[in-house]
Amino acid sequence: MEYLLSSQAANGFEYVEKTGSTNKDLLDRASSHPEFFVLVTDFQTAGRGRLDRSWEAAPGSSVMASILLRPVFADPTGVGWLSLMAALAINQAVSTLGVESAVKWPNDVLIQGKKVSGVLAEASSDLSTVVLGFGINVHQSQLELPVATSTSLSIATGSRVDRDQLLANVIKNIKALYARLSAAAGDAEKSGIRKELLKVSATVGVQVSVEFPDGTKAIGLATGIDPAGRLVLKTLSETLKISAGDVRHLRNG
Ligand code: BT5
Repeated sequence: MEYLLSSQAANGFEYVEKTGSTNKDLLDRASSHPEFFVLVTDFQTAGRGRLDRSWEAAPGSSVMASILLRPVFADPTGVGWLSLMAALAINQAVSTLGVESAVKWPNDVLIQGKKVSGVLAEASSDLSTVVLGFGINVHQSQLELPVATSTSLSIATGSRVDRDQLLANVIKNIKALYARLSAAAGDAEKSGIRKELLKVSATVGVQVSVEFPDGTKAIGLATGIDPAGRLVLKTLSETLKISAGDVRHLRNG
């Protein structure tokens, strides 16, 4: 696959036909690459999701890529925004295709409630490097998708989307949002990114069930995303600020 536009948008670029996980590869090789180096593949044999889950896509069906960042933010909450920022960038790229999409906290892009894209941010052990990985379903039919709650751009648009153009747009959008976040020293509020995210949030204003990494659950109304990127959940008894968890949308509040 040719990625001419994407390679022009990145600062260093590599395409491999097949690999285990682009996130793993880029984390392993981070020290030899510049910021905004992009690794993309047509097929992953061990694609990673969050919490040891997997990302599955048939060869050539989607965009699976990782971008290398070296954030230096005075505001410690800035790094926590990178995954939301990438989801926002993907959401913007999907919008340019004329499809209405929304960001589900913390890392998904949805079209009509179905997942078209997921983001996985991983950091090196010394936290100097962050790899932003994302999968975007492009050519799959409903039968080719791994779960019924997922969709692809081909299903949503009814036409063939150019993966190179799409990836180039995502890279450009991430660069622009990251420049704004960096200029605001990592402060998502000052950069305007929090406000932009709230406008396209599929989660805020919705009754949700949240499962925490330890398996416990909470149900309530998602009322906002705070300046630290946490989901604000109003339950019957308290208001929680959630930094990690899996959200299920129940109904509009
Ligand atoms: C994610 O995790 O959504 C993050 C996915 C990140 C994948 C990219 S691909 C390039 C880079 N290299 C990697 O190794 N990973 C990144 P999470 O929120 O945990 O969602 C995972 C869940 O989404 C799975 O358990 C499935 O239920 C579902 N899923 C798997 N493949 C999917 C797909 N193609 N489309 C929609 N949903 C999928």
